[in-house]
Amino acid sequence: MAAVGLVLAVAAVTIVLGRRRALPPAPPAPALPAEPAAEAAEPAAASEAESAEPEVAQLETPEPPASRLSRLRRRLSASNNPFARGLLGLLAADRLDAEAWEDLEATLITSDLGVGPTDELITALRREVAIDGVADPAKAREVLRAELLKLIGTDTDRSLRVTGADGKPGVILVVGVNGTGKTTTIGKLSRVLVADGHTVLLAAADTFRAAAADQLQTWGSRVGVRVIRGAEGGDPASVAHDAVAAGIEEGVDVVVVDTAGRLHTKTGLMDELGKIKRVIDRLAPVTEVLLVIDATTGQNGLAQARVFAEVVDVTGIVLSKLDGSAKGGIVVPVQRELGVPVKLIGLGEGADDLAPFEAEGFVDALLGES
Ligand SMILES: Nc1nc2c(ncn2[C@@H]2O[C@H](COP(=O)(O)OP(=O)(O)O)[C@@H](O)[C@H]2O)c(=O)[nH]1
Ligand SMILES: [Mg+2]
Repeated sequence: MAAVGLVLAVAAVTIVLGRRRALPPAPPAPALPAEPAAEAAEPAAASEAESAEPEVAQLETPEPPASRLSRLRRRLSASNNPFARGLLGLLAADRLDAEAWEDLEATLITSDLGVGPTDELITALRREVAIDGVADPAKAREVLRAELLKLIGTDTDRSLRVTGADGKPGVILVVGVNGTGKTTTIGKLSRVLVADGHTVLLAAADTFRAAAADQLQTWGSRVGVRVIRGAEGGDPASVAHDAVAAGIEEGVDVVVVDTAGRLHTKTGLMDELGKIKRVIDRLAPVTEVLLVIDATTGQNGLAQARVFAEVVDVTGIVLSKLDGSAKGGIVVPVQRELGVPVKLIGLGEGADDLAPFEAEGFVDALLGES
């Protein structure tokens, strides 16, 4: 298994290297701007990528996606996650009296699970577990696991549509509020795609700040992925157009388009994203629209995300920043209210801290099961 992964990863890098030789050289990456730390993508690696021999010599081999959730599961565990803590508190109680149920309810609601799903979960748990008022921890865990899986959904299609039809590239449009983690996610996603053996081109259609394109370029150069960029303040749709046109001409598998997340007005957003999407669709249909939501922003973030879901047809959610102080309960209302599956989760600022979302792995991580 590991050997196959290694062979695939090596093959992927070889393909990328092969393609790069055929392409005109990318412009040298400009020095990192003096942005606040929050905006910079991994300065240490950035300076590495920009040193004398850029690109080819220092290409990194990204981690195969399949092993990621198990590596990152500790970041979802009870010590970090109030949602997991509340659930495990229930399992640890030796008597489930009225007070214990109330405590659990309060914890679940403050863990962003939302009122409706909390009610459903508690009703189901009470029915299954608390018939005689005494908790059997093993039974409680089993019921909890089953009920959580039901809330999250185990038969949902969470695959990314990365390939296009008629020999054209797949196009992934990434949208979301400023600061949610779009550019970082695209950087990490391009590594997932490279690890899976795809050739990738990135479009820096967040032309609002030059720093955004630099940030993307830093990510791309680490894995030999080229970035198409325009002038600062230029038309984002024309950058998207140029990137997809280049992707078609060069025969790459996937073009990933970064966008600005300015929530000035709903009509402004609709105009901008609508235009980007129309321009791309004329060349090669957009195959996936990923909405990035910062898991630490809870219901607020969800409300903002709803605006994006109203202006573009979102096909998948990326829940970023589920490490640290995030409350994993948000997965349930996000899917329910937007009617779109969570496809990827961000579990840190590291280059490979993005994992395909998968209900069983997620629930087992929350409940501390291996
Ligand atoms: N802890 C953590 N930080 C993240 C994650 N994803 C993104 N970030 C950080 O969030 C900040 C904003 O990210 P950025 O990609 O620039 O957001 P954008 O404005 O939507 O493009 C950066 O400091 C990122 O390092 C994650 O999964 N976990
Ligand atoms: Mg950005």
